[in-house]
Amino acid sequence: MKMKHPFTTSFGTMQDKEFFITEAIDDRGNRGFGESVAFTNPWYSEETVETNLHMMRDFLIPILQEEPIVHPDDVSALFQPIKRNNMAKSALEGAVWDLYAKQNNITLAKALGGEKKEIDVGISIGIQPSVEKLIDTVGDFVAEGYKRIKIKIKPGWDVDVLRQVREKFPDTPIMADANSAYTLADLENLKKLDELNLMMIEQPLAHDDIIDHATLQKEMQTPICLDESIHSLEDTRKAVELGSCKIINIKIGRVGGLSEAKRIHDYCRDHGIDVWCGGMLEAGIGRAHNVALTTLGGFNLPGDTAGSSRYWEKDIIKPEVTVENGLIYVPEKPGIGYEIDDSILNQFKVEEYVFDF
Ligand code: OSB
Ligand code: MG
Repeated sequence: MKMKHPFTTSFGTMQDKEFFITEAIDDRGNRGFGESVAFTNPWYSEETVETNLHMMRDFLIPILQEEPIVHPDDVSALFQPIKRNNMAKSALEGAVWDLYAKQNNITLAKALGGEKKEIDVGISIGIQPSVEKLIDTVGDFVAEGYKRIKIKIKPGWDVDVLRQVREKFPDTPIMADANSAYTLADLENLKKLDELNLMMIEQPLAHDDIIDHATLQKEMQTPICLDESIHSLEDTRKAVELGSCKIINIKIGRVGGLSEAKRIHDYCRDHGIDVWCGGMLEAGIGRAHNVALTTLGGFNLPGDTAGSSRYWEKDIIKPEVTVENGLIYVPEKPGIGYEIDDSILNQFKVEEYVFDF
């Protein structure tokens, strides 16, 4: 699927998105859907669309073919012997969660224990060709009602740019996401962000680091939020115990699925760590999973789940995800709550793999 606009982060630019949609079908005709959030290139994390195919086909699906699943939590338990490859695991587990909710005639949100009827959302803005363009874009999304604005930064596009945005939008909740573009050698520059009253800075340092982030958090007032560094509840516990962050961005794919996402949520809620749901430029199915997860009470900050039309001319679900005044109203139909538009899905489909159970 081609995105309406290219999206640029410190690691590169994305526009043509290829990804797996997973479908779990039972003998009564219920259809559960998942979406892999792995990208074509291993720039955000080591996983790619191609590694997902290898992992799903050669390791993960054979495991599921061996053992009956009673509850969706069983999936991540069965996958436990396979190291990492969390996005591949999550794509399969997500379809099982949706199927389970549909079999029980409840929403995925309810199956997860979520209670919110509507969720607060913000928006993530990529690196722009000019500061003027960025300020215009921020203005558009503020006018649309998004509850917080996230601005992508990188060395050379950071303090000075954010200062100009802050001057134009003195009261808007603003945060920055560096996607691991800095090191502690940038400490003095990063400390200048403290003057800008940012909600947080997301993943300033290396994608696999929690030690230097703890050092940085001691030197900065602005809360640090970890994204890339957190792959599990264990990573979360260690980061929190070290003081590496005050906030966690939970992405279902990055942590291996909804069961682990929920465990991280519960831990953060019990330890006073703020939590929000991150995004991976998902199409409708992944977006719907994010909406369902965000209904859990511990998601106390606006997430990155913007409306479908921010990304796509035509999404693969109906209705599409819409945002009104920074809110998404959680659908009430069983499972993910949105219908799959099979004709659109088929238009985008380039390959299909079928496995019997
Ligand atoms: O770091 O959160 C990130 C997009 C692609 C890869 C990584 C990230 C992002 C975003 C956009 O920030 C989130 C979205 O709008 O889905
Ligand atoms: Mg991020």
